[in-house]
Amino acid sequence: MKRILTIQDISCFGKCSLTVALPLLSSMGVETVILPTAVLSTHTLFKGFTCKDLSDQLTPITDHWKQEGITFDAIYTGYLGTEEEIDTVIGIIEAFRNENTLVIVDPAMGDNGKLYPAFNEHYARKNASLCAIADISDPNLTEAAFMTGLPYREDYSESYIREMLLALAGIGTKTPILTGVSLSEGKTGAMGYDSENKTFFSYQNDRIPAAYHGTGDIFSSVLAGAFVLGLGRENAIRIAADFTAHTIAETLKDPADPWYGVNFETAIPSLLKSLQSLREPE
Ligand code: PXL
Repeated sequence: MKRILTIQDISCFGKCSLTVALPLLSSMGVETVILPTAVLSTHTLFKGFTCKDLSDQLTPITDHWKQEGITFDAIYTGYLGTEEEIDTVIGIIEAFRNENTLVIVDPAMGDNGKLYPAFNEHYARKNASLCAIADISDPNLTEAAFMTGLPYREDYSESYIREMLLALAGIGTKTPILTGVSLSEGKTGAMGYDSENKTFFSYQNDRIPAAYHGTGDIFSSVLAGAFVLGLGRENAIRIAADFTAHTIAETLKDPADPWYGVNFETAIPSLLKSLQSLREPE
């Protein structure tokens, strides 16, 4: 069984970060080791959230794993709290990485042209230094713009997306993947760049006209699972984009209850079906 380490916070309520990554990766058949960076009552878009920082636990926990000889096929990082924490996480990646370890970084820090309340531009540049050591990173356009210094645009052409991907590869990520990319009217999905083969790749599905918090974490978790299972980049973005779209569709079935995340739970059977068909093509 493949083993992944995921490093991000626990937002107790709110369907994001570890409460999404753990069930999704486990259901994909990947042993999921967690390193919680903080425990919050809710994610940071709620007013008055509590936060217990666990930064001082990260090194003792990972030192213990080292003593026990624990290894990982992949390390996947999500929302992190502070610049110091990013430095600690870079150290952990360096300590556990070997030539076969896949490092997947979701520099979760903003959306819709704005950083989340806890962050500033300095933090965004620090996140770029984490993306620099990643095999795969999957920022949205907001995060990519803050990391590369390129302007954030809502109206764009494919050439803007290509320019952004080349800039992300310039930072150091081997395979940057931009999420929330619409390449034609009524469509949305992801586009990536493989800097080793110098090739672009993309996947688009129908845009569902609704936006929910936490979908970035859902996309990243499935993407990380697909990569560690060896599905390949084209299949990885496809299964992640299709599943994310399915979770939004599931949520729209329940209009009384939509504002704190998507109903990814009831979509899990479809994820397992897609996974099975990709692993055992007919
Ligand atoms: O979904 C990203 C995320 C994760 N963790 C925390 C957050 C957010 C986004 O707001 O606040 C604590």
